[in-house]
Amino acid sequence: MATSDFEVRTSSCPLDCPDGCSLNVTLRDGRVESLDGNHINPLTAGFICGKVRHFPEHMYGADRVLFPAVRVGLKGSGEFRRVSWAEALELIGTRLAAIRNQHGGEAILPYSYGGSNGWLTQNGTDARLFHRLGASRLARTLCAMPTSTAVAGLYGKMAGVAYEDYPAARLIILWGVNPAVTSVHLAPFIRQARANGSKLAVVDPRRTPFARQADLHLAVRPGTDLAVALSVIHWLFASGRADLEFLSSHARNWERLRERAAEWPFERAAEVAGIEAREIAAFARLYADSRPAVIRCGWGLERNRNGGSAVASVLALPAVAGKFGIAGGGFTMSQSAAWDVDPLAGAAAPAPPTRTINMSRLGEALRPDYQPPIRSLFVYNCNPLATAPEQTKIRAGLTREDLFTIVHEQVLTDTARYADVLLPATTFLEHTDLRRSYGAMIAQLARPVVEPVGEARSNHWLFGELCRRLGLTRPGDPETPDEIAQAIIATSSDRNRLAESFASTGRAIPPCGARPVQFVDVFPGTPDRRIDLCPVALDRAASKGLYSFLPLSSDAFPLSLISPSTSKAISSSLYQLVCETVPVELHPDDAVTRHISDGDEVRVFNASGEVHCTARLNAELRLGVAVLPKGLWARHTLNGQTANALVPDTLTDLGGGACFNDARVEIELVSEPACGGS
Ligand SMILES: Nc1nc2c(c(=O)[nH]1)N[C@H]1C(S)=C(S)[C@@H](COP(=O)(O)OP(=O)(O)OC[C@H]3O[C@@H](n4cnc5c(=O)[nH]c(N)nc54)[C@H](O)[C@@H]3O)O[C@H]1N2
Ligand SMILES: Nc1nc2c(c(=O)[nH]1)N[C@H]1C(S)=C(S)[C@@H](COP(=O)(O)OP(=O)(O)OC[C@H]3O[C@@H](n4cnc5c(=O)[nH]c(N)nc54)[C@H](O)[C@@H]3O)O[C@H]1N2
Ligand code: SF4
Ligand SMILES: [Mo]
Repeated sequence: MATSDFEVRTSSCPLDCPDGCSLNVTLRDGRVESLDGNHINPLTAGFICGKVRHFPEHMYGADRVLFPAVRVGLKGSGEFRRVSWAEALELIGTRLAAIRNQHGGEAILPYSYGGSNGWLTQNGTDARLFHRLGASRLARTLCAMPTSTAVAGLYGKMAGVAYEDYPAARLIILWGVNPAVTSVHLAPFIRQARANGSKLAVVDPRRTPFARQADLHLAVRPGTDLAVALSVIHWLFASGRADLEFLSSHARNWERLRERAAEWPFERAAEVAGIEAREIAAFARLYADSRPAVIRCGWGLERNRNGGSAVASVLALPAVAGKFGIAGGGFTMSQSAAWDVDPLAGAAAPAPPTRTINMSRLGEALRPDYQPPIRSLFVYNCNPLATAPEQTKIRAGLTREDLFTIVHEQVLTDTARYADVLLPATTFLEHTDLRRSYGAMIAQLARPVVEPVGEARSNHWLFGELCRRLGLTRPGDPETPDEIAQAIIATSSDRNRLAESFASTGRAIPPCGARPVQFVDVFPGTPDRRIDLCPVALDRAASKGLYSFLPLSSDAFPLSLISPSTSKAISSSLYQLVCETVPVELHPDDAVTRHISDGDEVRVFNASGEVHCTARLNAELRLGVAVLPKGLWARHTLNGQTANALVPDTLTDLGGGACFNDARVEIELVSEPACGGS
C-alpha cells in the first residue's frame, strides 16, 4: 500500500466518546491528510463522525501549541515567549519543589479530565509525579460521577447491553441521551431495530432527532427524571406487573424502593415533570408489555441536584420489571465496567492521604482565602475555563498573580491563555496509547502514525521527565508506555488472553465478551452478586436519602438552561475550528413574552454571570428550557462568557458531580427592538 509519499496507517480515536472508532489515517509527505473509519472495531463499520474528519485542521491549524513558552503579557493575554524544553522543565521543577518545601505538597493541584481517554495518557507517570509529590488529589467529577456512583451501588461492576444487540429489542428507551450526536455508531442499530418493528421511547426535554420519530416522547422538565421513574416503579408494583420472582432471587432492598416509589402516583410525577399523567401511564404500559426491552441511559439526566437518584431509579426499572436474561434486554450505561483492570497500576505509586479537591468547584478552590491555598495548578487533558462550572470564579482564580499555572495542551485553549508556562502536547496520532471505549466493547493499542508537530511531547514523557528531575523515580517503576500497559493488563483476571491479544492484533475484547447478556453472561459485581435497589452507602450519601426528590427552585430566573453536546465538538475539543458565534436557543413562546425575535442580540443571565449572544427560536425545546451548547470557547459569544458562566457549582446528590443542567436563567433583549420598518 505504501509509496514514498502516500501511506495509510491504522489508529484509534481516544476522544471522550463512547464509540472508540478504529481509524485509517492517510499520510502524505509525512503529514496527516485525512482520517476515516475502518473495520478493526466492528462497530466503526468504516465511518466516523464529521468532527474527527477535521482533525488535521486541529493538528496543523493556527491554534496548535508548537513550543514550550513562558508568559510575557498579563495573565489571560495569551502572550508568550518561546523557551527550550530544558528551560521549561528546569523552571517547573524548581518552582514545584520550592512550593512543596515551603507550603507542602497540597499547595499543588493537578487538574485533568477527558482530553484523551487512554490508559496511558492519564493515571500513569502523571499520577506517579503528583502522588509522590504529595499533591492535593482531584475528585474527577465533571462527568459520569453520579451515573458511576449509582451503577456501582446498585450493580457493582456489570457490563451492559452491547450496541449490536439493540436490533433484538422490541422496545428501546433513550433516557437523557442523544445518540444521533453523541454516539453515532449506536444510531444504525436503533434504525435497524425500528426496521424490525421495535418501538422507541425518548425521555428528553428536547425533541432530539430520535424523539422526532419515537412512538412516545416524554419532554420532561430538566431535573425531574427521578419523579417519572419512581412513578413507573410504583405502578409496576401496584398493578402486579413487577417481577417479584426475579426480585426475590436476584435483588436486595427492593421493598425499600417500593415504599419510596409509593409516594409517586403518575399524577404527582406528571405535575413535577410538566407532562401529562396519561403520557407516563402509556410509557409504563409499553415498558411492561415489551420484551426484550432495553434502556440506553445517558448523561443528560445526571447533571442536576437529583441526578444520582434519578439514574439509580432509571437503572432499577429493568430489575423491577424483569427485563434481564435475554439478548437485547436490560440496560446500557458506561461499558467501562466490562474491564476489570486497575488503570492506576502503571503509576506504581499509591495515592497519598492528602486532601481531595472536587474539580467541579475549581473556582472556590482557587480563591486566595481557600485553606491551605493552592499555589500551583497543573492542567493537562482539560480545558476548565470552558468546561467547569462558575466560569467567572475560575477566571478570577487564574488571574491571581501568586498562582503558578502550568498548562500542557495541544492548542491555545481559553485555559492555556492563562498559563505561566505553556507546554506543547502531542495528539493521539503522535503518541502511543492503549484505549478502551466506554460504548464499544473493545480496547485498542495505537502507535504514533506521525512525528510530533513542533516540539510537542506526550503526557507520559513530560511527567516522566519531571519525576526524574524531582528525584521521584524509583527502581522497578514501569518506565516505557509498553511497561505501563503491561502493568495495567496484569491486573485483569483475564491477563494472559489480553496480553496475547494486544501483542498479536493490537486489540482485545473485554473478559466478559463483546455481547454479554445481562444475568446470563454477566452478573452484578456486588459482594453477594445481587442487585441492591437501596444500597446503604447511597442512602447515607444523598442528603435526604436515596430516591428523595429535591424540589427545583423557581426564583427570579424562570428558565432552565441546559447545555447538551453538539456534533461540532467533543466537549470543548475541536471547537476552535468553528468560527461563527453560537446562539442561545429558546422556545418561540418564551421568546414572544420577552419580545425576542430570531437573531436578536440578548443577554442570558443569573446571579453567577451573563452571556451575550444572539437568540435562535426553536420549537423543539419544551417551554421554559433554554440551550447553550457545552464546550463553547470565549470566541463563540459576544462577551466571551459561555454557559459555564451561568452554571452553579452546587453538586449532585450522589458522587459530587457537576450540575450543568441545573442552571436557572433569564433572557432579555440587549437593546430595544429597532422601531419602524413597516
Ligand atoms: N458529538 C459529540 N459527542 C459526544 C460529546 C460531545 O461533546 N459531542 N461528548 C461526549 C461525552 S464527554 C459524553 S459524557 C457523552 C454524553 O452523551 P449524552 O448523554 O447523549 O449527552 P448530553 O448531550 O450531555 O445529554 C443528552 C441529552 O440529555 C438531555 N437532557 C438534559 N437535561 C436532562 C434532564 O434533566 N433529563 C433528561 N431526561 N434529559 C436531559 C439533553 O437535551 C440531551 O439531548 O457524549 C460523548 N459524545
Ligand atoms: N456547560 C457544560 N459543561 C460541561 C458539560 C455539560 O454538559 N455542560 N459536560 C461535561 C463533560 S460531559 C465533560 S466529559 C467535560 C470535559 O471537559 P474537559 O476534560 O475539559 O474536556 P475537553 O473540553 O475535551 O478538553 C480536553 C483538553 O485536553 C486536551 N488534550 C487532549 N489530549 C491530550 C493529551 O494527550 N495531553 C494533553 N496534555 N492534553 C490533551 C485537548 O486539546 C483539550 O483542550 O466537560 C464538562 N463540561
Ligand atoms: S469522536 Fe466518536 S464517533 Fe468520532 S471518530 Fe472518535 S470515537 Fe468515532
Ligand atoms: Mo463527558
